[in-house]
Amino acid sequence: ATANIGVVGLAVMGSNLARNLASREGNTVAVFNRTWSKTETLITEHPEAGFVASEEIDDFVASLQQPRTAIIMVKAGAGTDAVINELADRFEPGDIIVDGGNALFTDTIRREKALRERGLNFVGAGISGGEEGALLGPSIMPGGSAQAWETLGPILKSIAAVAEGEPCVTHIGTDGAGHFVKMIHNGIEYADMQLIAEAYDLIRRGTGKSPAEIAEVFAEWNRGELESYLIEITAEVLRQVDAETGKPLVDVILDQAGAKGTGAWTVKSALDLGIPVSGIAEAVFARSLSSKPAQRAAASDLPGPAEAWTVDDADAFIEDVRKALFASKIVAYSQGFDEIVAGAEEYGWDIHKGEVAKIWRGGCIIRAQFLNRITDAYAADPGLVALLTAPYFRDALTESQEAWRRVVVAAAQAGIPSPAFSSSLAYYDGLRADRLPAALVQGQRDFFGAHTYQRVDKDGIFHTLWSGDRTEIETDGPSH
Ligand code: NBP
Repeated sequence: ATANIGVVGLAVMGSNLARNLASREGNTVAVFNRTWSKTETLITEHPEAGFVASEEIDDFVASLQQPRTAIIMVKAGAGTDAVINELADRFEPGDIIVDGGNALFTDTIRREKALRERGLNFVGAGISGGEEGALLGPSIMPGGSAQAWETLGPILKSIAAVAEGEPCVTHIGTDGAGHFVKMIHNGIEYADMQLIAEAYDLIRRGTGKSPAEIAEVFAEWNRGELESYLIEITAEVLRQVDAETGKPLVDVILDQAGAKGTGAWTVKSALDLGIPVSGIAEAVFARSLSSKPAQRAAASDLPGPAEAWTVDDADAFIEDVRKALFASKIVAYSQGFDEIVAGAEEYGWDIHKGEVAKIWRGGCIIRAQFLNRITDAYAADPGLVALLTAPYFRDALTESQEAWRRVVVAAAQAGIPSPAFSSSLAYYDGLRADRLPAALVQGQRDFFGAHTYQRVDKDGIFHTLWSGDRTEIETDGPSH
């Protein structure tokens, strides 16, 4: 046994992660893939990595020093279960199996429990940053036991991205906590991308600027409080010219957005937990809507606004859109962290929100300056009930909200869809409202289903005898 770490699954992510591991001092990396040709390609192309390659899984397991530690990077789902079982049958108590794929956190909870019962450590680790991140330094969100983290921590710290001198990895919590937080990361990523897309669309249609000109707007924004990887790459995409047609690339890309499902997971889980992640949900739905060509064609002759829309002062409008984007982004993160809090409570995880924001500052897709403000907010008040009410965000929203309203009004009047901007604003207004029409909903529920209600002026649970003389009675029945 010569290797201190192994990687199973040598498609793009696994190969890059294996190379990243091999490039760090002190690591000898064993590699294995179901199909040998992929392993062969990797070791031939990267002799410098000094990989210990095996054609058979038995040899791979034998090449690992104890406690054996192997990271699985295979397609999430059945492939992951297959590989886990093959390793588990050969591993011994104390050994560590890490799933670095995009597993659903409930699968991770199930797998961890099953392997724990066999004396094995199972760590579901969310890894963000795509191919480049895997090679140069991703943001890593490991769950699993504290015992496994002791062995694994130093290895993961050595390959993670570094932000402001700190590695972008921390032990998130037990069993599925890491994959849960990775899921939320992806949900926020969906919202962030949709908000940027809406900003681009409004600026383009409101001011008539070309994609290349709008690229300059984003490049400028990237020097301010919106500074982030997604804003940076948006400018790059908008600048790109299609070699074949000479048109902006964005104009020749089919406008139907794909999805691999992690955004939908975030929303499904939020629905189960009762957390309103409306900005994230709108972002997921916006992709679904875009990918319905038959419905879009059928609806394409439905009427829009009678009057054409023009913006009088382009610079002022662009600044309004910037503020609307920042405010909506604060809402998306606030909602995402609400879901983390609710998930931690439901599944019994001790998740440090400030640490989560810290490890997202580098390596991952939503990396941004802004995340420091989230860390600061939770450091100042660990019991913060809503991120958007922390002083920095409160000030930003105060500063932005009028512009945000102007943008949402303009979009509605112009007939330009801005689901994430407008739902985020509705969320903001919903949270800050003195009174919500939920009171009427409670009245309706009591009317048709005797679901009862509570009163603002005294304790107790009440029901109005709607089909009788409509007097109110106090009940000991269920509230809500
Ligand atoms: P894929 O998700 O395309 O998976 C391909 C790998 O899975 C190959 O090594 C393949 O082996 C192996 N595999 C499959 Br499929 N079924 C198997 C089975 N039954 N038994 C053993 N091996 C099996 O690879 P990827 O794009 O590198 O992603 C790996 C993981 O990382 C995924 O869970 C993905 O969601 C996650 N992830 C990807 C990214 C990204 O940017 N791509 C980012 C973050 C996380 P073979 O060669 O024998 O077919």
